[in-house]
Amino acid sequence: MKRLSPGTLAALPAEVARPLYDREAQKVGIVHFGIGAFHRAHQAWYTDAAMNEGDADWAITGISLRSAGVARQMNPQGGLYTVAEQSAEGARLRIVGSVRNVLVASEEPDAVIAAVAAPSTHIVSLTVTEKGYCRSADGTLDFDLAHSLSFYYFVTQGLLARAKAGLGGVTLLSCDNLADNGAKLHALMLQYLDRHEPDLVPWFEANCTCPSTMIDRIVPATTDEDRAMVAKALGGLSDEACVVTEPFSQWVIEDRFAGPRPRWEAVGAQLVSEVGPYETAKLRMLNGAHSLLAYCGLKAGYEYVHEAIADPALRQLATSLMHEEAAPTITPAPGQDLAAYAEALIARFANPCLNHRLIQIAMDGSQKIPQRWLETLAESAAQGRTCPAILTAISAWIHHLSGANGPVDDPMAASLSLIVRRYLSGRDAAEALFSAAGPLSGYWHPTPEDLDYVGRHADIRPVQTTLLQ
Ligand code: CS2
Repeated sequence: MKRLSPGTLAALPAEVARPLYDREAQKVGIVHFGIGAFHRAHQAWYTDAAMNEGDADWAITGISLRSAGVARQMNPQGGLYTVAEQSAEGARLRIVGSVRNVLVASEEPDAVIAAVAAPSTHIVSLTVTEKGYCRSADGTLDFDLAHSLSFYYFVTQGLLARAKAGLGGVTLLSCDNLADNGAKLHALMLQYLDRHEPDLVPWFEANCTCPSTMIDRIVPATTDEDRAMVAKALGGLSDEACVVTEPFSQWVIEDRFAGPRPRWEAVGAQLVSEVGPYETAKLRMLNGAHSLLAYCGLKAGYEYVHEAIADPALRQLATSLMHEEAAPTITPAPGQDLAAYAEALIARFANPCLNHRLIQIAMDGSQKIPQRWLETLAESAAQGRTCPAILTAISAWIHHLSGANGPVDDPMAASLSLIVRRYLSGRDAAEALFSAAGPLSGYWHPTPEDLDYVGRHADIRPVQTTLLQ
């Protein structure tokens, strides 16, 4: 089967949208770490749209830190790939042309550093997931994790080369689901620089910025069925790098750039002075409800988000989490309607055409739960409210940690599983997980009533040990 590539673009069916600009003529303006499905359906898609509108020189060099898989998918296609937006109304396809190439950092470290250091590069963006920031339990940089194959190393070496060459700085743009992602990235970068390149700190502070962003689009992992559907719609061309997503997308960006940037606001992004209320609402409502549906849905025997949200009891829990527990902890920005947001989220979760696996969302719970649930719990407690939906979700997470849904995929799996195995009651496991010495200490202090509630709903099965090895 022929592959999608610059040479086969002309053979595509007329209804498939494609880049309107001269791809070869564009300089690389963005280096992006973590070029997975999410980036391809979100920031690269916005950047492609901005270039369709006439913006120039914002081609993207994608970096994969370890895996060569994405490079094998994208480089033979000259960086081209399809974004398929799926809903009950059908699929809408667009070929995105903003990605120039993909570098695998473990194979070509010097090329990655050179890309960051190139004069045309103005933005270094990141979707490395929550765990990619290499934070220890207290939120500071874990220097053992932030070793020579982390983005910290490549960004630092690239910035060092820029400073030596007398070039300007860059904007470091975190597009991950962390509260205050820009401020966090800034603080962690400084810790890394302080240890490894202290002389660069004043240059970094004077020449680089780390704006915060709120990024939103549901992008399930691409499956073989998705690739077959796309190949059919492309008139028989195969696309190994395609992504399937929902029609909705949102990107709110703090307008604090160190240098030039694409005119993303011309293609739907919101450039604002304060991202906080959007980011908090997204993390606590969308992601909070997502994680609830993941653990409670798996416990109830479901595989996909659209199945879980169709269950009246789970839908009620997700609705309560958003309306009654998370929303009251958020001070909305002018014009931000949290009730309408929650309703829209329920409809997005119910999209029957997106096969979004609950187990994909259940991954890395230890990295996600603090900003999704624990901040809501802590703020609600301070305001004198309890959060039964989130407590139910915590009990389902403990059930998940017991191995009930298969091996636990989480950077802290070993210590979490050990705790759950050691305590045979859900109440005691919860107490240990959130205690001062526990792996999730410091965010929320459960009351005895909270622990009783979790204990009543938790269901730990002590015979799971083989799954946990
Ligand atoms: C999900 C997110 O996998 C997960 O943890 O909750 O990836 C979610 O789909 C996105 O943040 C939506 O913008």
